[in-house]
Amino acid sequence: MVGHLDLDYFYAQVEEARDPSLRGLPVVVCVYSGRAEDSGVVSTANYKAREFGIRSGMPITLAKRRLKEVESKFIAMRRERYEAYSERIMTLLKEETDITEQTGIDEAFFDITAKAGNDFELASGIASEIKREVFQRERLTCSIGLGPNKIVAKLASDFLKPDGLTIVTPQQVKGFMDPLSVDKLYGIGSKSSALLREKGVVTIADLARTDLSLLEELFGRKLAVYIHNAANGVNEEPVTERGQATQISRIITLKRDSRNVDEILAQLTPTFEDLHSRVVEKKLFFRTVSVIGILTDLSIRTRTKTLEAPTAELSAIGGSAPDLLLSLIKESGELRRVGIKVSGFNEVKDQSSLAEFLQ
Ligand code: DGT
Ligand code: CA
Repeated sequence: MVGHLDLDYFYAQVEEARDPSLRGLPVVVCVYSGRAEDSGVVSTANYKAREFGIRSGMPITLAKRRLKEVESKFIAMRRERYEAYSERIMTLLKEETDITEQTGIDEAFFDITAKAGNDFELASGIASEIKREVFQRERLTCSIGLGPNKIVAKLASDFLKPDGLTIVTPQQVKGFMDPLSVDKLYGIGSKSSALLREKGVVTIADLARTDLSLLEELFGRKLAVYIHNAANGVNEEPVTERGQATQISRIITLKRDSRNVDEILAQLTPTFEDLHSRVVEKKLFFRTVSVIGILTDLSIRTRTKTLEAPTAELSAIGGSAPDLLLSLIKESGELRRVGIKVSGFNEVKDQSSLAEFLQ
C-alpha cells in the first residue's frame, strides 16, 4: 500500500499561508539573478497565476508582461522558509506512516502496508487524516495518490490537483493508467516521450502494447524493462527511507562574469554563514570543503580540500575558500556562477546527551 504526497504550488502556497492578503491574487515566486532588474526566472506560481499562462522556469519579464493588466504579486524566493515547512511536514508524514521516502522538497512516497494491509478504505482514511493534519498545522493543501506501488501512487497524486485524493485499487490500475499520456510516467522525460511519439506511442496503453524489442532499441535493455513493466502497472521498487544528506551547498550568480578572486569572494562570502547554519541545524561535521565554478559556457569546475579532522566550524569554510578559488581560477576562464560546498559528513550522535551534560 503505497502513497505519494505532493504539496500544491508549494513555494507560492507557503507565501499565501504567511500572508492571507495574497489570497485570490496571482502570486509568482521568482528567482532573481541579481544581474538586472527583473532578470531571472519564475520558480513557481499559484493556480490563479497559472490561468494567465505563468509557468516554472519562465523569464520573470515574460510573466510580468502576461500579468500587466491585473493586480498580482511577485515575490523573491525564500528557500529557507520553504525548507522549514518541508521539514515539519516530512516529520509529520513520518509520524503517520510506516516508511517515508522524501524525493523532493515538497514530495514523498510513503508505505502504509503495515497499517492498512490491502484495505484501500482504511488507507484512504489515513491519507485523509494526513491531509487534514497538514492543513491544520501548516495551512497548506497537498495532493495524495494511493496505489499498489510507487508508479501508480505517483500518477495518482498528479491526477487531481490541488487538494486532491486519488485512490487506485489493483483492479483499477489498468483503466486508470491506459488513457494517460506517456510523459506522466515516472522516469520518462520530455526526450524519451518525444522518441516514443515518433513511433506513434502516445498513451500509456500504447506503451503497454509496445514490443519490448522496440523499447530496447530506444532505451537500452535495463530502462526498457523498467518502462515496459511500469506501463503495465508493475513496479516492485520498495519505499525506502533515505539517509542523511551527503552534501550541503550554496551557489550564487555573480553580478558580472569575472575571474577576479577578490571580487568573487566578496559576493560568495555572505553565503558561508547560511551554509554553516544548515550544517549546525543538521548536527553534522564535515570533512571536505569545495568551491564550485560555473563558467560562461556553463561547464563546471570544482576544487576540493580535505580537512585534517571533521569539523563544524564556520572558519574552516572561510579559511579554505580563498585558496580553492584561486587554484580554480588559475586554470579557468571567467566564472558566471560560483558556489561553496561541504561534504564528507560525520553525524554528531550524542548531541542531546552532551547538551544535558553541559547543563
Ligand atoms: P504543483 O505541484 O503543480 O501544484 O506545483 P509546485 O509549485 O509545487 O510544483 P512542483 O511540485 O513541480 O515543484 C515544487 C517546488 O519546486 C515549487 O513550488 C518551486 C520549485 N520549482 C519547481 N520547478 C522549478 C523551476 O523550474 N525552477 C525553480 N527555480 N524552482 C522550481
Ligand atoms: Ca508540488
